[in-house]
Amino acid sequence: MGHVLYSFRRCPYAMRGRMALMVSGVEVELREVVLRNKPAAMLEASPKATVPVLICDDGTIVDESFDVMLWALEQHDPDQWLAPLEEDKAAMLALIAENDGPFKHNLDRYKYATRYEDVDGTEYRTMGVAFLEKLNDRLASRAYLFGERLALADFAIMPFIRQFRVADAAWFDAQDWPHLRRWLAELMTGPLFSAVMAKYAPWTPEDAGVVCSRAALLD
Ligand SMILES: N[C@@H](CCC(=O)N[C@@H](CS)C(=O)NCC(=O)O)C(=O)O
Repeated sequence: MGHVLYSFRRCPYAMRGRMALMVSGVEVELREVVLRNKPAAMLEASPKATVPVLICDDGTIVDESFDVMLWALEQHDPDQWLAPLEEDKAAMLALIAENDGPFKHNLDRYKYATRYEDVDGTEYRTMGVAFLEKLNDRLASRAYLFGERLALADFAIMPFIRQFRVADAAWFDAQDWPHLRRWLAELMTGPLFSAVMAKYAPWTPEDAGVVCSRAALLD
């Protein structure tokens, strides 16, 4: 059996895992998951029960989306995502950590305020803005977060900025972040994101899953 990826189309973590796998050229069998009815084989491989989960053909289990990205790029990195034109991999990891930590914390409390007790969503929106302004500032003088070429940080962070926007697109689009908006629009309409957002029926153990490879980018 080849590599298997348990994924959920709308999960931002799964999105970034799928993008790195696709760009790397590593072929996976994608199994679309219904979150309230996760396949037993996925839970057996990763009891923490979050997507994405990658089961490599040698049995290695990678169940953190960022590790899925790194695993894929360590196999092949044809677009040089790990070697940005400006700064270095460590600087990208630091910005991604800020996204995955404090920014995501604020994003959840903004977008899903009703799921938390005593949370005023707009307060968390305001706290999230600091990171968005930082990205907008970076993008004022370069096309992408780490220079004139797309790199790991762009794709690791983009699904979360998209999610922040979706919470109130009219508000987001009214902010003075022209560079961030330009970057987000380009990535969201680009071939890679479009390819990994293809819709698949949920996988069942009777199915073979869907083969996902870089070939989808050429369609
Ligand atoms: N730190 C994990 C987080 C993954 C995560 O939280 N995924 C969500 C979906 S977006 C999930 O699977 N939640 C479990 C559930 O909703 O049952 C990663 O980076 O892979």
